Amino acid sequence: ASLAALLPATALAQKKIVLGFSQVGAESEWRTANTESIKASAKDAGIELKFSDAQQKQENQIKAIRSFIAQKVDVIAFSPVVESGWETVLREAKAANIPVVLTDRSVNTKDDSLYVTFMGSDFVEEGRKAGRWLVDKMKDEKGEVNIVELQGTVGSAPAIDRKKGFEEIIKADPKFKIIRSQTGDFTRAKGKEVMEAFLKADGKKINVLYAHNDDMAIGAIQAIEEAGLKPAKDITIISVDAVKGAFEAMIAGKLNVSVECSPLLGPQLMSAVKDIKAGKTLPKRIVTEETIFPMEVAAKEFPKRKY
Ligand code: GYE
Repeated sequence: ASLAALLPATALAQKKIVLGFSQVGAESEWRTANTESIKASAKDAGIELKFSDAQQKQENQIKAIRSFIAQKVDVIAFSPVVESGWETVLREAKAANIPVVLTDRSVNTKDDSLYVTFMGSDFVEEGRKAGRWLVDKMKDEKGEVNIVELQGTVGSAPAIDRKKGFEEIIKADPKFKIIRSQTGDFTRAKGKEVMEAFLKADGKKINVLYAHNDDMAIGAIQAIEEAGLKPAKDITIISVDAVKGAFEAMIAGKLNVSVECSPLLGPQLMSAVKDIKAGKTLPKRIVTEETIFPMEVAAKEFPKRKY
């Protein structure tokens, strides 16, 4: 007889792998797609998911991780809202012998024994892609190119790295100037609010907007239109993620380009969880492959988009 037939149903149910996942929040279209991917793939993989939303607060993530430790889950995964301040709680997980997987965003700890693997995008490279696109687009421009930047959440890996990669490329030519740079916290509402302030201060001087995600760009597009300017024409707009909302904006002629950042990390995470439980060794870093979508290809690509 099979093992299943011999065991009472409760014993079998206990065999399910339990994964505790602490999510950043629900700040953007990207994040919503990421949450859906994780929930759906846990279900498909037969993994019991304990999901917790931190509403973009590190203290809530730390609380959630401690509660996963207390519940003795098999694996903990989380997307750290900011890079620093995780050592203590990660040591607690290690002491409890619970493996930790980082998804999407990384931590800046020196001790990489505190997590098994980090899976997600190369945010510096995304920033470089945005920069290279701009340098190419403005190659014949003789005058100054005044750029305003909407940064992501302060202290988060994507905000730090997307800024770094972009600056690394544009600094090769002094005509590129970042005249204002402020956080819009990765949300539409904040993106709009900060862009309004930029426009009030600098108005027609602004040639380019670089937004660290699509949601902030979409909020800013509203502000630009309300100021009587034409997005993607009067102001060139570059953003990151390539979510559906960005494709709609590109098709409408209001966004010039979006650098791809895939939120569909669920299937990869579930297979990592299974591998860990099976005692397999995982690479320390699993990088997502990505491209860039200028508005010219948006209509053709849109039907293929999964998020
Ligand atoms: O770009 C942004 C989200 O960490 C890659 O977080 C993620 C970023 C994404 O809020 O839209």
